[in-house]
Amino acid sequence: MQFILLIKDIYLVGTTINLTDSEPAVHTDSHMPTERTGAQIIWECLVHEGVNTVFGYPGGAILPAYDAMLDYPVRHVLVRHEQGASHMADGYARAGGGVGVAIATSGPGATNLVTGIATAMMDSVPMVCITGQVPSKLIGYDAFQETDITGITLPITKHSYLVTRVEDIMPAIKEAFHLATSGRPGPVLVDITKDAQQARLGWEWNPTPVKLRWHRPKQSVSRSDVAKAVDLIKASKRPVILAGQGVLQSGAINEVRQFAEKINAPVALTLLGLGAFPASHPLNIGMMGMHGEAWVNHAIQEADLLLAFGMRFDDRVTGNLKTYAINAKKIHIDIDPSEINKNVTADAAIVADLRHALKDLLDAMAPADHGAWLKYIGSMKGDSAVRDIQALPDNGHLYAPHVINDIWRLTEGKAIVVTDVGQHQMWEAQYYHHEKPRTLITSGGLGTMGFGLPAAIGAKLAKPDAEVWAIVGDGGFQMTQAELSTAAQEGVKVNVAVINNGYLGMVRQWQEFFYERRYAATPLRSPDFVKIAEAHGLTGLRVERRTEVADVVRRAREADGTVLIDFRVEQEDSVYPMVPAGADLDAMIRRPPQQPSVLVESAADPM
Ligand SMILES: Cc1cc2nc3c(=O)[nH]c(=O)nc-3n(C[C@H](O)[C@H](O)[C@H](O)COP(=O)(O)OP(=O)(O)OC[C@H]3O[C@@H](n4cnc5c(N)ncnc54)[C@H](O)[C@@H]3O)c2cc1C
Ligand SMILES: Cc1ncc(C[n+]2csc(CCOP(=O)(O)OP(=O)(O)O)c2C)c(N)n1
Ligand SMILES: [Mg+2]
Repeated sequence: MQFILLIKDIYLVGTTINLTDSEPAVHTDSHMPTERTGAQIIWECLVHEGVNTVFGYPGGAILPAYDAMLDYPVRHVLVRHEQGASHMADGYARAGGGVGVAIATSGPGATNLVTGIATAMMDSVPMVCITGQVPSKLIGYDAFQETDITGITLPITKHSYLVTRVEDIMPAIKEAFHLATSGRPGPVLVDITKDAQQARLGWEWNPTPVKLRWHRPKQSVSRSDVAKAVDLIKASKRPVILAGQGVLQSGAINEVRQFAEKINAPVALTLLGLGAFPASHPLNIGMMGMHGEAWVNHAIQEADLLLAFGMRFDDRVTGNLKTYAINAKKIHIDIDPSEINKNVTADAAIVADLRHALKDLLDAMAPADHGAWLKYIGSMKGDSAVRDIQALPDNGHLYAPHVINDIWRLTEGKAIVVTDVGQHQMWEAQYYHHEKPRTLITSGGLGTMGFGLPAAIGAKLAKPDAEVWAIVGDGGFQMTQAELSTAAQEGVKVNVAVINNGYLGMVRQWQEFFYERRYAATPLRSPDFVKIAEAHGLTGLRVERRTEVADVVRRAREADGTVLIDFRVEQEDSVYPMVPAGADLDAMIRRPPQQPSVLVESAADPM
């Protein structure tokens, strides 16, 4: 049942039914110690940290916390599998820029969170996971649903806490939020025993900001590092700025733009950096890496200076490190010192928040002009060609790029797009041109299939006014499709585009290129996705022809609730260009010339 609840001037839309308008929330701002249970303290802390939405699933060891939750102004989204909770918290954090919170019980509840935690760790997403644990006296006795979740998540969290005493709950939760958001962001887990949740304590909120001796991200920018970088920039004739997710995380969008414009240098983006620099800006040359644009990879290989801003030289980005941009000096700015010289040796490095570093760098730098270099890159673009599917005559085939390009055109590049993992993810990166930050949400580092739908639900809850599209493959969608039920129950509208090619497409592509077309375990039979949507009380539509795409996308946008569109696309198309894993960055497999009638390449990409 949908209702609106007024608690202390907060409008809460949800499906819980226990409170009435007259019942006050327990949460209070008074600074007098008041007796609270550990369970209440959890919610007090979350509310003080600014949390108003959490994603979770109840169970025995977390029941005290769930019971206390009803008295707090927090919207709980009941997922269908805890993996969904961690992906929703992730999508919520990436879209909104805050912290995502996931809650689960002990044992299987906690272990089901693991994939989402690892996903957030690889992509540095701020998340706090709260799990219930068996009573402290039973720890180590193989108690019912006992799992050492702090041990399991040790390598995939920034930090994890096992809390066995009620007085430790507030410090642990405060530190968790501090750690999740400070320095390089990431997930933190707080595991709280049932007896700690049930115990009582005279409690008041401690507003003192957390300071940890063992975690002090560098705040200042070293002048000598800046001077070194300025010298390299001055000497460069062929610079390329490599902008990564760190640009979004530090909020350095304007500084990167000012920097690029000041020295008139091209900007290439990583997958996770898309949206950090407007796609339509003349200095934006596109995505780099395994499925990046050919001219971008060539420009990187021919550059004499790479300016790496908040990116970590992932192997999908560099290809063979031995031949990677061998004539280029490298300036690396990253908040995490362990990233410097990890994959690529830096000639100058600034360990700092990117926005601060760029402010100092901008002040110290003279304007420069690299018009000739930009013109040269432009000429490579003309030669090596962009794919222009819009100009292609309709040959009766529906290709995934058609679908994504039409979604881009019709949403005017303004939607938040959340992808799953596979070919459709790469086509999204190539054919949806992101103008604004935080409008592409995708699992980059872990490449987690099943991420798309739940992360899209999380994104929509963080940005209720935004148009949200989940672009998913037929394989990955089936991993977490149960979350359609969550979308239906919560009344969350996301448009789901299933790019249905009948294959685990990206793996099939590797089998086609590198395993002599031996399609082991990649052909995929799927249920009727339209009926699946309808079974959830949602709208399901199907598209088989290119001429139908635009109309159906329009219908989905206009509909009130979640709409799923089953796009039956060409089954054996591949993503081009492709740098084979470990190959030189400029040794790309290009679309074979014998197929021009299917998908030609040309330079234009009209809106
Ligand atoms: C099927 C598949 C194919 C892929 N193909 C490609 C491809 O072709 N091209 C591509 O680019 N990627 C590709 N990826 C993604 C790739 O695996 C990496 O996830 C991605 O390249 C990482 O981008 P990043 O370094 O910008 O982001 P992250 O991995 O998030 O790194 C961001 C960096 O910024 C730093 N940082 C964070 N906050 C700040 C701050 N405030 N100030 C300064 N620094 C900060 C962090 O410490 C970190 O080092 C692919 C993934 C999949 C699943
Ligand atoms: C959880 C998980 N299992 C396996 C993989 C390996 N994998 C990467 S892409 C892919 C195929 C994805 O198929 P589909 O969802 O249909 O998307 P498509 O590539 O066809 O667009 C697989 C199996 C993965 N990334 N994640
Ligand atoms: Mg598929």
